[in-house]
Amino acid sequence: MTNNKVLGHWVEEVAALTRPDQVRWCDGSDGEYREFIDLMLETGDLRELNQETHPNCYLHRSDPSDVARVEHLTFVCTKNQEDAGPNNHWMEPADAHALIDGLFEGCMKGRTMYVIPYCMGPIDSPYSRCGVEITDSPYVVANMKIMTRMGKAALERIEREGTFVRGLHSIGELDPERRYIMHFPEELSIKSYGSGYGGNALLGKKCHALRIASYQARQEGWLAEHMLIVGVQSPEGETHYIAAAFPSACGKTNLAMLIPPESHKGWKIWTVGDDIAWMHLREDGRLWAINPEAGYFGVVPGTNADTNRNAYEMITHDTIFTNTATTLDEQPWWENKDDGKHPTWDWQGRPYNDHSGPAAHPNSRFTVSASQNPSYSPEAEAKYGVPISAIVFGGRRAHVAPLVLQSRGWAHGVLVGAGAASETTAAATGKTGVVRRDPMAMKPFCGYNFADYWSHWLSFENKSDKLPEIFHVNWFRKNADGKFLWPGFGENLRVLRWIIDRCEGRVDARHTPIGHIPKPADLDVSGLDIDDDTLEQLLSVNDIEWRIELDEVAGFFKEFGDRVPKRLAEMRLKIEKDLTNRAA
Ligand code: GTP
Ligand code: SPV
Ligand code: MN
Repeated sequence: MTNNKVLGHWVEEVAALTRPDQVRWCDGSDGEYREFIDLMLETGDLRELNQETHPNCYLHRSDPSDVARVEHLTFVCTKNQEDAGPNNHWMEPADAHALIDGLFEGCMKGRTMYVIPYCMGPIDSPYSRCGVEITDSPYVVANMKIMTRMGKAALERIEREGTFVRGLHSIGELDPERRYIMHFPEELSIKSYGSGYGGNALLGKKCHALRIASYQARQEGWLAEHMLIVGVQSPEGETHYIAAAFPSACGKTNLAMLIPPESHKGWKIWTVGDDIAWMHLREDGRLWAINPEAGYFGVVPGTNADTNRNAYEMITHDTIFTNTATTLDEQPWWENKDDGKHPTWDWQGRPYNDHSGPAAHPNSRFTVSASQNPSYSPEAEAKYGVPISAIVFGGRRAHVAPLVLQSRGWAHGVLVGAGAASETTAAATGKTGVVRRDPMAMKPFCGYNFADYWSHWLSFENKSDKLPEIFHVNWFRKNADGKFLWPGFGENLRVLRWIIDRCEGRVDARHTPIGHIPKPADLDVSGLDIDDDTLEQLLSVNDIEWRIELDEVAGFFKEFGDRVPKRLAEMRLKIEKDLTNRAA
């Protein structure tokens, strides 16, 4: 219950539409979480995993047709279609409400309606924003408890401030034909029907903290981004914070909790966030970032003691697994877990055999509190966040993109981000491995026209001379045999070191038309099994490939017409000319 009239009225209105058997206001307590877990164990929504090896770990098997974000069913409903831009599916707001309200009508009969007040960001931070999600899924409530600051304190803040983002969610019939994720940025509201999975259903995450927040951030002069935030501490005790945007399933969680390799004694990594950053320019001229989330909804496959020991260990207790396989003794199992065990049941609970594809779903996930991460930074609770030294864009590119490059200043960095592309992954439904433009890793998440978004990014240039340096990385370049050229994971620290050295003006670079690239001797590869030729391949810029790349960027920009900032178009053209002249 609440003393906020607007909230109280909205909850009544939703109950009248959806007609639940009961309405339950969630207080976010541990006792309440336990109660929901027990309820789901009873209904079969959760299965208990081996409590000796994995205390308080549970497995949720989602509907097999509901295993990832559904970009083709995700809409941004602004009054003018142009404001949503070609990067979003659009529907006229009144039509969208009518369509989805028709689905919501009576959908909670026989169910309990849960009211979840939550806060994105530290509860006392001026940069944090609150929301209320109404849902009929106890699984969503349990996940929101881990992923956000949920319950009493959030409700108090809402009552104090009087503002909140409204999110209405129902799993409906889990019918892909009756599934929509609708955003109304002008109304600060979200309506999601027919999916119980991840970003479709945990509305604080992509729907609020990215699509709605990016829209608000533009109006208010800040940035809401699909970025991890990591602190890199040198043996001398100097810490730099880096914010990095890679598309879904392209390495944010892994980089955010990287373990320095044996060769890097004395280095320490601090995780502030693994998926979303809200960044504000402060009076000191620096860009400061907070992580609006309180937990991780991370990709399970590939997580093992070598690739990501921090994650591997933190998910041995108090974790909700979604769509992993299981062993005979009910331990969670996934591809490349490398624990010597074998799956007995696949992610759908069917007997597993080697011919039935991966045992765990490629987009199977863990939900875990950030406080369980051994490298969790105390600064993640800081009111104003952490000051960012470098912004890193990235993607999964078998070819073309070098291991790392630095832009020539902020505006060129915006072009590097705007032109970025990556191979699609299992984090969204649809074909995987297809190269597509994914500007700033925000293709699925920008709540307004990309052209306006790039203008907004450019607008920071004149506001400060202490903005972060901007880089681009690619851990996924492959050789002719299809093998990764770079070892990745912990060894990525070597690239972060070069990035920091560049920020501090401590190292020179090779200047190319597309940006500054490390001189091979400046990238520390000591102890790695990398010969000169491989390093040369990793750092190579092929002029012909890049002319094609820039041509594709031009084609992409064209979709946005005159709204594309002239500055970006001109810079792109200049680089293309420089590449051509270099060849001549
Ligand atoms: P979302 O949660 O979907 O936003 O994904 P993310 O960007 O956090 O990706 P995550 O760190 O979970 O990594 C996704 C997949 O890429 C996992 O299977 C990882 O094992 C793999 N991966 C991460 N970092 C590297 C790397 O440096 N090299 C290679 N080869 N694979 C990596
Ligand atoms: C992503 O796809 O980028 C995720 C997972 O972080 S989800 O919450 O499903 O969007
Ligand atoms: Mn993500």
